[in-house]
Amino acid sequence: MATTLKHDWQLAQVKALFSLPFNDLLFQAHTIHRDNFDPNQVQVSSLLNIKTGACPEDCSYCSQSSKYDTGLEREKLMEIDTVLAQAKIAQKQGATRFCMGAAWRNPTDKSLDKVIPMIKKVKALGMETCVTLGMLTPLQAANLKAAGLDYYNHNLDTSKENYPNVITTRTFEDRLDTLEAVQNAGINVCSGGILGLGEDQTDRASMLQSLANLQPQPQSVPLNLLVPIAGTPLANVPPPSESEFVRTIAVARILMPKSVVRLSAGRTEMGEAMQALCFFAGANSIFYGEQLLTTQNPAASTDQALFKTLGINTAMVNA
Ligand code: SAM
Ligand code: DTB
Ligand code: SF4
Repeated sequence: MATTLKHDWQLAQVKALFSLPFNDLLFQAHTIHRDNFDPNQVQVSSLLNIKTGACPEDCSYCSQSSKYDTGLEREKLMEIDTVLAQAKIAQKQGATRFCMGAAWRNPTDKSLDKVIPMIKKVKALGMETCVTLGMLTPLQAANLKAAGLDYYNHNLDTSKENYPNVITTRTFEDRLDTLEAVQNAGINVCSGGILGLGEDQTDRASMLQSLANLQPQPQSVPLNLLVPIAGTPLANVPPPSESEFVRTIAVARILMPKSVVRLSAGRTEMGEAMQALCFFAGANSIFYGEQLLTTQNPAASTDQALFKTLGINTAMVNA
């Protein structure tokens, strides 16, 4: 069955999906998932923080913001050989994409010149490449495209209504501008958000509406459960319920039927049944390997056991 993509989702329509009985929502999402993907295939990406801490932004969830005392030690941009060694380990463990993150508001042209050879070398290993470096100018995006970059991660993180409650040093519009620069350069967009920032269901619906109404829709949509960081303003916010997290994945799958939806940060807090439900609802990608950026992720061996139990293959998944 051919799926047509819709880019004029109204908030009321998205909220109506959230309000469906859980089983009806999951059945609809899983049906759409099956129409567009092999339901037993999950893409695996590994992450590396190539520049740690001392970020001038005030994102109230982040361990790397200079505005909060999180006890994180700052580190300057990593040497290319260290990056490459980590990429090789990730590849050996079975990752097909390598994502490099930097705690920057935006890269300077000088720092971008140091990241570009990293992208080229990782790509030469035969891995897909992704970087997340903050805001980009159109020219910087074009330079990343010329370097062969496959994906740029830049999350909307929360709804435009909730954005000023979470981040004050930039606007939701700034985020959209960078996404536009990345799209115009012809790089695949990876954009999603975080659940558990004190947002309500309307915010979650509004964030997914903004993502789904992008043209084209993001090829990759990471949905993170907040990893609470001591010292940040959101350290003690209660998490959404498990069913609400699964609902959000299911609505993302319905709104963006051809996007790869990633069950991202927060999996150390999720058991086997919860993750299985997320895959059923339409998640078909994870972060893989012991470390996210500054926090822990399940061990690769734990995830391999999970995949075996669930009969999941980890070949490349294309949006
Ligand atoms: N500085 C760049 C930026 O913010 O775009 C790139 C790195 S930043 C750490 C990448 C993403 O990590 C954020 O957009 C956010 O979605 C996610 N993130 C950061 N801290 C998190 C946390 N404590 N829990 C879950 N996700 C988090
Ligand atoms: C995304 O959506 N999640 C990743 C990646 N994109 C860059 C980051 C998760 C960070 C979790 C907290 C940490 O490790 O610092
Ligand atoms: Fe900086 Fe990114 Fe963390 Fe915000 S999320 S403080 S921009 S590293």
